[in-house]
Amino acid sequence: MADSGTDLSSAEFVVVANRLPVDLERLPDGAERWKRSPGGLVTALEPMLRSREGAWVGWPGLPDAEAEPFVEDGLQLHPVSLSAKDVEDYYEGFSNGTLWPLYHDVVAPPAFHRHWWQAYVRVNQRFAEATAEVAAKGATVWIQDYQLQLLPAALRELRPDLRIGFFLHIPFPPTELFMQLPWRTRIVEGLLGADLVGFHTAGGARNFRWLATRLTGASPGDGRNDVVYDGRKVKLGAFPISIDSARLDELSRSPEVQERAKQIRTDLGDPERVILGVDRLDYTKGIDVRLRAFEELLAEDRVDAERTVMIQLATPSRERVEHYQKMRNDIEQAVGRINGTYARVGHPVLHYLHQSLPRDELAAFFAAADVMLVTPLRDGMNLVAKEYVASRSDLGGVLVLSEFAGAAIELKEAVLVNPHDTDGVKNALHAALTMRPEETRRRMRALRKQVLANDVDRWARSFLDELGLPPAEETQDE
Ligand code: ADQ
Repeated sequence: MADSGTDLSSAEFVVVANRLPVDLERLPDGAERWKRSPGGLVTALEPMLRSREGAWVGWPGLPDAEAEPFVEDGLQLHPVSLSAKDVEDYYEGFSNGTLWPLYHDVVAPPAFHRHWWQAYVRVNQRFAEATAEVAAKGATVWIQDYQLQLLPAALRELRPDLRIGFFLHIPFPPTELFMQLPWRTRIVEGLLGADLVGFHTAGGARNFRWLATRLTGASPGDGRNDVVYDGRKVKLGAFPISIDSARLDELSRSPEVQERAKQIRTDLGDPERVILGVDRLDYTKGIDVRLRAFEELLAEDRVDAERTVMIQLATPSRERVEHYQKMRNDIEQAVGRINGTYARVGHPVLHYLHQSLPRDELAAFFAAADVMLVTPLRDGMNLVAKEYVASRSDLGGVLVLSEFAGAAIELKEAVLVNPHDTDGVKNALHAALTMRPEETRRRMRALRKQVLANDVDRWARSFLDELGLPPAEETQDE
C-alpha cells in the first residue's frame, strides 16, 4: 500500500476510532508493513474523508508501534501508540472486560478494576492530544465507539473551537445496569463533551438522557432529543447503522458468487436445507443458543440429519480475554457432541469454521443458505442480518433474528425470536425450514426494500447533517 510522508496538514474533518482503517503487521524478520483492514465503517467514511482531505486518528493494532503519520490516497492516517500494558488494561481490560459485558445487559459479568479505569483515562487523554494536533481550527471531529467515551470532553477541554460528534456502536444499557459502573458520572460527562451523541436506537438515546440529567448538572433541553450541559446544547439521536447494500447486492449477483454458492451446496452433499450462522466469536452473539435449538430439533426428529446441514462461521475475536476462551471451548465441545451423535462418516451435520473469510466467499455462503440464524442475546445493530438480506436478490432465504438485536427494529419481516426462549427459537427455526416459498418471498421482498433504501452512506450523512458538517465544496459527489 502507498506510503508517503507528504502533505500532512491540519484537517477539516477528522474521524477518531480505537483502530486505524489499516493494520500494522510485524513480519517474522522484524520488518513492519501496513495492511488494509476493510470494514463497513471504513467503506462508509472513506469517500467523505478523502473528498475533504480528512484525517483518521487510531491505534495501528500492534503494541509498542511507534509509527509516523502518513498520507494514503489523500487520507491522512495518524497512529496513536499503545504500550503492551495499555492494550492489556485499556483495550482488553476496561473496554472489553468491563464496558462490553456491562453494555450488553451483563450477559457475562463485567469486571471492575481501578487500574483498568486509570488506563482508560490515560489512553483517552492521549487520543485527545493526538486529535487536537491534527484538527484544523473549527474542524469537525467524529469519534467512534465505547473505547473512547471520555474523548469528547477531553478534546473539548483542549480545543473548544471544534465541532464534536460521537457515535456508540454497541447498545447503551438500561439505566439500572449502567449505574453499577463505579465511574458512571465520568463516562456521562465524557460523552456530554460532544455536540451530538448518536446511538443505534431511540431507547439508547433515552437511557442516556435520563442518566445525564440524574448524574450530572445537565437539564432537559427544549426538545426530547437534547440536554443542556455546561451552557451548551448537546443533541442526542438514533442513527441505525447499515451496510453498503448496493455493493453487496451486486457482488452476490455475480456469476462467480452464484457458481460458488452452488459448489458449496454440492460440497455439503446437496442437502435439502442449509442453515447458516456468521458471527465474530463473541458470547453476546448467542451461538450457543442456536446450537442448542438445532441439537434438540435433531434429537426430537423434527429436523432430519440426512437432509439438513448447519454451518457456523466464526471470526476469531479477543482471544486473550478470559470469557472468550471459555466460550470458544464450550462451543467447540457442543459442535463435537452434535456431530458425534448425528453425523455420518463423510457427512457432518454441523460444519464449524473458526476463520475469517473474504467478502466474496461470505456472499456465496449467504446465497447458499436457506435459513440465516442471527440470535444474539444483545447486539447494538448486527450487520450480518442486513448482509444476508442484501445478498438475496433471488428473494429466497429466511432470516431468523433476535428481538435483542438493534436490527430487529427495522427488519420486522424477519422471523423474530427471543433468544432466551429455547422452545421459541426451536419453533422459529422449524417454521423457517418449512416456510412456503410465497411466504419466504413476501418477507424477503419487504426486508430488501428496507436494507437497500437505508445504506451505510445514508447513515453517515444523516449523522453528519445533524452534527452540521458543511458539505465538501470542491466535490460533485457530496
Ligand atoms: P460486531 O459485533 O463486530 O459489530 P456485526 O455488526 O455483526 O457485529 O458485524 C460483524 C462483521 O464481521 C460483519 O460485517 C460480518 O460480515 C463480518 N464477519 C463475521 N464473521 C465473519 C467471518 N467468519 N468471515 C468474514 N467476515 C465475518 C459492532 C456491534 C454491532 C454493530 C456494528 C456496527 O457489536 O452491533 O452492528 O458494530 O455498528
